[in-house]
Amino acid sequence: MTDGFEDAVRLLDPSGRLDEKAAEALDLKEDDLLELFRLMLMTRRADLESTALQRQGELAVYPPLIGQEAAQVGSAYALEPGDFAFPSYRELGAALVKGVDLVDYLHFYRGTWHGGTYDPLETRFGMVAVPIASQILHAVGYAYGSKLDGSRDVSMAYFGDGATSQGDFHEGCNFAAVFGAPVVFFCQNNQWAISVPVSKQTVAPIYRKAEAYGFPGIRVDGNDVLATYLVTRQAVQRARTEQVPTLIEAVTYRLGPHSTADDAGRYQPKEQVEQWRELDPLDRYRKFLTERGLLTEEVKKGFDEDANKLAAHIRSGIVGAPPPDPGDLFEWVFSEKTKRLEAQEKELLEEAGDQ
Ligand SMILES: Cc1ncc(C[n+]2csc(CCOP(=O)(O)OP(=O)(O)O)c2C)c(N)n1
Ligand SMILES: [Mg+2]
Repeated sequence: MTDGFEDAVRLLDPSGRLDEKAAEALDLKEDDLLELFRLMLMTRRADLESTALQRQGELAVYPPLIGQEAAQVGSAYALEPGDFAFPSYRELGAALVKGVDLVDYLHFYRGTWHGGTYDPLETRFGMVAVPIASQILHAVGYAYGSKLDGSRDVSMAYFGDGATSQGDFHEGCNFAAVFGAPVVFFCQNNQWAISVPVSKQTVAPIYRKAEAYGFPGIRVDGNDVLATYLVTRQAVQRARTEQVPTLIEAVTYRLGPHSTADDAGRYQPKEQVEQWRELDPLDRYRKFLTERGLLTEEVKKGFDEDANKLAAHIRSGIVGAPPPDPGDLFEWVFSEKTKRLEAQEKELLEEAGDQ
């Protein structure tokens, strides 16, 4: 790892060499090893396509996740279908793994509908949450509810390094520990909260905060998809069978801007970006699979085709989407519309009709 993160669990070094001993617990079939790569490749492609769509005026804003593919894919892959992921706003990769249609996901960023047009209950993927750390409380509440229901489902809260400064994070951790909520706290420490570096966010390492709440905290190399998958699978298992939460700090890096509205060149040191570019999660895993003889030209071709298809699906689904019905704005305010609301609706619909 880069300086200061030597205590992170790692199975693959940056040259793609596997620590065979540490990897014994992995127990992944070749199909799974390849699927992890396919999902990372699809995530990167979808992420770049989304950034391009924003630049073309088709999305209002978009927060890229480039650089964080291994952290998201590795962690979400460790979830079972019934497990519920509660994302922030940067989890397109986790959404893909959970089977969310990315057109439905991106409708949030087109401003079509609050939280996107997918069904959170069906996909087990919560609505996009912009208020920092708010989704941690949802994840803990859902986990506690699922325990009371006698369900075996686990919740996973996704959040960033900046979110650990919010009261909601600390309240969520403490509640989960005290009431034994089956939840995994998955922090992607991408080193930045917009322009605030992690050194201004916390003095103690993030994963060590778990100790104060009384549950395990683990730091993992978030650019190593295999290590991320393994530690998350173990944490999910612990939540499911022992109702013990885990805080995972996945050390990674935001290679892109905070969002398409941000110019990261004004605060991210160039050398730092270059240093992390060398640790690109896709490059590392590609080297490993190629070395093993798994990523043949034919397999690669098939994956590229899948990525092209996904990009075309996103493009046609977003660009071709009809505008939302302006009348919808008034449907969800009160169970019965007030007179004033009715007047406003009439006025807006008349104006919209004139255009
Ligand atoms: C409660 C709240 N405060 C402030 C903001 C403004 N804001 C949006 S993103 C962000 C930084 C979050 O950083 P981090 O948790 O590290 O997540 P990242 O963006 O790096 O994925 C802030 C402060 C917000 N959305 N919600
Ligand atoms: Mg961050």
